[in-house]
Amino acid sequence: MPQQTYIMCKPDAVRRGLVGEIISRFERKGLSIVRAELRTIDRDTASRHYAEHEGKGFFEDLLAFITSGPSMLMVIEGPDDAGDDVFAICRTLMGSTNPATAAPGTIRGDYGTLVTENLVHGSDSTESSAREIAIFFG
Ligand code: IDP
Ligand code: MG
Repeated sequence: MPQQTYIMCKPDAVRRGLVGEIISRFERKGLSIVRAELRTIDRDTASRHYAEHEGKGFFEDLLAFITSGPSMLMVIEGPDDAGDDVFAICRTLMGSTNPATAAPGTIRGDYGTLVTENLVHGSDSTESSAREIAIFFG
């Protein structure tokens, strides 16, 4: 069975009308969308999702932003043979966390400027993808 990963177009991407553009990039790369839902995340769910960042200076800003409007929540699969590489494949397409230094050609590098409003989330491991898919689609 292909490895699944949790990908989310954040509220800035929805507000700016970039969901189609972002999804196209994952599709053209050879990945498949297997679940999708437009949903405004509540504060409790956002806190669980970002639990690893609790206590950091940007945590409150991150929660306020991520709950500020609808996000496009998705489960994406790689091809069978890609296995755990699906996380690197997606995160390479996304670009590094801060759009200020994300490479051109990546989603964050092409469309972002601010580290909070960086358009897209992607799981970084099998453990985080299982946890995140359970939080949002469990
Ligand atoms: P990632 O989204 O690339 O995996 P993480 O380090 O897991 O990056 O951080 C989660 C989210 O928290 C980032 O996507 C970004 O929106 C926000 N964030 C991370 N570091 C900072 C920071 O130093 N200042 C403000 N926001 C940050
Ligand atoms: Mg992360």
